[in-house]
Amino acid sequence: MERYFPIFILVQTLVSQPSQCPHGWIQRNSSCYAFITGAPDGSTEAEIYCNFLHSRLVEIETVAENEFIRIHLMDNHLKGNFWIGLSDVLVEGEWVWLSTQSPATYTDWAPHEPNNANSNEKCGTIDYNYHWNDLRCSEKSNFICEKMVNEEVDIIG
Ligand code: MMA
Ligand code: CA
Repeated sequence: MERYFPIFILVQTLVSQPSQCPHGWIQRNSSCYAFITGAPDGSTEAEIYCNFLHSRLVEIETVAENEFIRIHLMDNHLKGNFWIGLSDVLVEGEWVWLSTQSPATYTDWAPHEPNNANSNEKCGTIDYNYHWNDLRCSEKSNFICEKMVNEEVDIIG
């Protein structure tokens, strides 16, 4: 083993990039993600919490990004609802990402969702089945924050 050690170090240096995200965040491409289970809260508070961390509720634009998040939740046995940055509070049935107000083109709704139960579900989650569900915005849930790598400046306003 010993005589291969320099090669091992070389290969490891070539294949591994140090994470560009702060401690506790998980990097994928140019984004950092935080999976927050210690402070379940309503969707608005969750968004503010992400803002405190110089980030925002996660916005999922592609199947690859969605799979990354699903796999992370499953691998780490993270259960329950997780707020994402998706809402139809302005126009019922028009689901937009919070930071841009752009319509969600890619979606991963669970079967029969979004159902706007009790005409009162205007915030998006990833639910315990790891697909999306609309939920009452005041429900206490876990949440996922996202920021760009090296994004430490103010993103509000
Ligand atoms: C059910 C289903 C969902 C709804 C929640 C509200 C458990 O799932 O009707 O669509 O959002 O209840 O708790
Ligand atoms: Ca629902």
